[in-house]
Amino acid sequence: MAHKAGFVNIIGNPNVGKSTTMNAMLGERLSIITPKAQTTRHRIFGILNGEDYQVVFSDTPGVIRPAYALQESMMQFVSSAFEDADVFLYLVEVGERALKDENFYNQLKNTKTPLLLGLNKIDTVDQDKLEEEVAYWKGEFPNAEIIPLSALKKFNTDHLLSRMIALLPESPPYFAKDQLTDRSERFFASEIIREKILMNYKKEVPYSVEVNIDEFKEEEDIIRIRAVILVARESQKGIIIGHKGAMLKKVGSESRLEMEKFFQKKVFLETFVKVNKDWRDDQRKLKQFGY
Ligand SMILES: Nc1nc2c(ncn2[C@@H]2O[C@H](COP(=O)(O)OP(=O)(O)OP(=O)(O)O)[C@@H](O)[C@H]2O)c(=O)[nH]1
Ligand SMILES: [Mg+2]
Repeated sequence: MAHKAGFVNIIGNPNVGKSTTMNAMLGERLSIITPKAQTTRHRIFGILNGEDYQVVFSDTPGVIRPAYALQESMMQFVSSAFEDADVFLYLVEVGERALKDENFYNQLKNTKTPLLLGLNKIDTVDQDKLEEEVAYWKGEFPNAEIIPLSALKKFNTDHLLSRMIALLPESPPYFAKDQLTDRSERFFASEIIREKILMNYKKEVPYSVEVNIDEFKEEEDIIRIRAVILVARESQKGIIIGHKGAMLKKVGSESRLEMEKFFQKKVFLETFVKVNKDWRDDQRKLKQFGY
């Protein structure tokens, strides 16, 4: 059989389960997942390799109307995912309606690229509600194939994957067939810390944080990691550290445990907090941080 390969780009509103869906397809916890919107800030490739196929998934940030420069960069990543898709997975969760950007929404509606519309989180509704939802999305996207699923419970995810593979063009692989992602170990180390920060702090604080990995040294039986947590304001530094350093200690130990699972190796993690004033609106800094 001829080899198939291509880009399946996942687009959707914040928090609908894009990262959960990509991870379910890969069988790996590659992208970070939290109950909060705007967890994903980058476009991240997750590569699924089979004997005669290679699916290059793109996890992307949830679509929002940007309010500051960081969010504008995030929407640039979404925009780039419109340019090279072989298949779109437009992911919605039950009960929601249009994409939070009219322009992106219209692009999906008018696309000539094969479009799968994943109706996610169906574990939260009954059959009547589900039928109502399917009917609504059929009306909105007559050309899409509607696939109800639960990424969390891995319900119908096999079917979704088989439809994606079926829609891929014949092509040699784009990446080495043992490659899982385009991102570095450093990147995932910083993402894991960001996930724990999203989980542990309220309101605007996690959205003002960037994590830089200053050192990532892999030794025979341990990885030594030095991470710098950057905040946008002096007042946020104290919040991150917490009373007598308790919060930072908690984030550090949760991150370390998660890293040990991810890297399958013992991890020694040091964390520091620094103020990098208003980095979210500073183009030069954003560039340095990979946005
Ligand atoms: N009940 C239920 N929850 C789900 C399902 N899929 C994802 N979730 C939850 O929805 C929340 C958001 O999941 P993510 O995968 O981070 O969503 P996302 O679309 O990547 O979010 P952003 O990166 O912020 O745009 C998490 O709490 C998930 O556990 C599902 O099928 N059912
Ligand atoms: Mg995400």
